[in-house]
Amino acid sequence: MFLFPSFFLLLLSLVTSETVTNEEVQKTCPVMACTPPGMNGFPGKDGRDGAKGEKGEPGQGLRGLQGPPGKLGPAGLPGPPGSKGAVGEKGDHGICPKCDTSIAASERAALKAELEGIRKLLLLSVSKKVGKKFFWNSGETRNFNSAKALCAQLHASMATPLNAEENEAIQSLVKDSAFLGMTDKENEGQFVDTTGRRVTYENWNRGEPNNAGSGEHCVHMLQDGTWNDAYCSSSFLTVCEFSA
Ligand SMILES: [Ca+2]
Ligand SMILES: [Ca+2]
Repeated sequence: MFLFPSFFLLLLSLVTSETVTNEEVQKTCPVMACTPPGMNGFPGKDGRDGAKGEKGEPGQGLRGLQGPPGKLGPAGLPGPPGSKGAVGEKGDHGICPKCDTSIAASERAALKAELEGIRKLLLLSVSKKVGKKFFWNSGETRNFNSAKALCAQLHASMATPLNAEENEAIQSLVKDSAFLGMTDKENEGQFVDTTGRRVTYENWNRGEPNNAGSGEHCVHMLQDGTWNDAYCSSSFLTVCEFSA
């Protein structure tokens, strides 16, 4: 029973205190400000775009990934040749399993013998053999140098008789004058053969060699087999001699 009066007193003090407080508020706040707040309205329309701003500083973006390789370009012009390299070491002797040098040598020897036989047969048919020489008459006239060259092309030399037998053999081959392989153009009166060896056998015609006109430095055989010195530029038959 004694709790009821206390609760009543407490309630009374709260009401009184709230009443005083509301009156004090009414005395201190403006009328508009004290109205209860309304609800928020809808958002307004967007305003107009503002003036364009000044250009900003360039940014520094992140470096992108490397792209794929491009297409192959056209071939360039050839470059200048490089410098010559050093000489290499000498290589070993090659091996030829199919080569038999002994057989090749024997074949070469057989061929050489066969060719020599053919050569002699031909010389016998067209030339005159005396001792170890074949004399061959070309049948054409040439000056001394040309006759010498023709014999050299045939691996022979100009006819140069070393004795009476060879001289007669040459005479029997020709029906006219023919050059002999001897001259004194290096030393007047000193006749040598085409290799420079001194002539030991002679068969001069009477009064020869006379070096007529101081220009007769070559020798030709007359039809009678005797010799005369004459100009080297003259043309006589060409007779070559081959070894037997
Ligand atoms: Ca002379
Ligand atoms: Ca003469």
